[in-house]
Amino acid sequence: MSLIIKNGNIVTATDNYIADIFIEAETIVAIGKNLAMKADKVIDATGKLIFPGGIDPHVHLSMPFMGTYSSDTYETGTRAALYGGTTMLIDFILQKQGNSLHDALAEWQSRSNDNCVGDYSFHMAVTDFNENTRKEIKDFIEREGITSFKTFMAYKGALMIDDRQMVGLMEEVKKHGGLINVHATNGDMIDYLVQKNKEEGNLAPLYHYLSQPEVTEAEASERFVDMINYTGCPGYIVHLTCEGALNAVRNATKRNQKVFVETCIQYLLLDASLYEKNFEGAKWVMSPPLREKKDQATLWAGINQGLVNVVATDHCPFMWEQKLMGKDDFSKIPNGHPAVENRMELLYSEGVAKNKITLNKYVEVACTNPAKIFGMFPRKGTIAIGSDADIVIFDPNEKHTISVNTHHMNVDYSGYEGWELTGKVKTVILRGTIAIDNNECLIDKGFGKFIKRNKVAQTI
Ligand code: DUC
Ligand code: ZN
Ligand code: ZN
Repeated sequence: MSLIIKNGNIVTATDNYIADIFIEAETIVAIGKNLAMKADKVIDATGKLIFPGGIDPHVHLSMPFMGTYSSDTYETGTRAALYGGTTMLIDFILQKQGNSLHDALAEWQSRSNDNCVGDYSFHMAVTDFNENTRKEIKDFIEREGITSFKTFMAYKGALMIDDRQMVGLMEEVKKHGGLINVHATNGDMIDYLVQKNKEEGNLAPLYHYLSQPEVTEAEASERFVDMINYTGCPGYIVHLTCEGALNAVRNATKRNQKVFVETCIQYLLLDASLYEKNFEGAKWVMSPPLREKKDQATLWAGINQGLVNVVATDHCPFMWEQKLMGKDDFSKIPNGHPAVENRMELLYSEGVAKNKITLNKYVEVACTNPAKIFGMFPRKGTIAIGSDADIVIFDPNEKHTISVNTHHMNVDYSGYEGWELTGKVKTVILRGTIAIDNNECLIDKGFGKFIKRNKVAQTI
């Protein structure tokens, strides 16, 4: 099967030009003006933008968490991502404390194998680092193609590891060419503030926000940055939300340290005033919480300064009925919000169309940097000869409105209901096959492949 996309405006992290793209089977084999090859199918992309398939390196599908499971399955979550122009996801395996990493991998494979519509990979979350776990790291990197290890400095009593385990894990991961990603908030401080608020009868969603002040994230980010500087292990801070935490990274650059930073679309666009809506605020209960307008400004600037490298989602949806588990106690509201389908269109509309970031920067943070940092470039994350033909054809002028009534995520509300956007995903190609066209999904579960990743980048 061959495919030619004609006259599209190709945008990569560095280039912006009009050309044709010729695809054979799963791969881009030629790019040029007026290509003469005959293809089985021709797509006229005149007037459209052509992006590499989006990569969201931070999602939680069918994840057991806070007494329930996130509501998107591997099928619904990867399909919704494709509708929104994201062709590849990286999900998180969670080790159960006391069990092995390989046990957790087998459990996650039992839910994901043959169920994904789009491509995917895993980070391995280490919640119990000990002499047995240490021996498993090499195998994950060299045999399983899982080269990034998640750590939690919060969720005390469930997922959190202490600094002793953190440093030991960093040394082992560094030795084998992997990377540590971190949820960097101070778990002990948060635990104290949650208990204090509950004892004082402060039980509304607003107190979720007030129990995780900026300092809890700034302190943990600085500690993490110091630990990776000491060990020399590549490090990536997930879902960074605020000025204090970004300042810790900025300070590290003064000693020429590279720290990879991800923010999520919600921290660029939404703020903590949403927690004042009584229990409706539960829709945006996530950790870390939404912050202030000044933090949004810091994050947009951080993208342009090259300090923030990736815009992801931390997609972790829960049905409204699940959110009601915390009706009388904010600490029981499952943490997370849905966004995987909206990320690319929101970032275009609010970022590119409103002149906050350039088109090249858009591709860099949504597609290219995730591929580079997590060991998939140039197979994924760009439009180049030899790359997988993961391609988004995008109408930069079409206007549309986000709604629960039209989204494809398995969740019964939208965090962005009624938002009017400029720019829409029209066609999505995954490894040379048309996956989405005119709001219809043309591939089935099982099409999505597990992508084995290479050892990671030290810098980008
Ligand atoms: N934060 C969330 O809001 N949900 C899942 C895990 C996390 O760290
Ligand atoms: Zn997290
Ligand atoms: Zn997460």
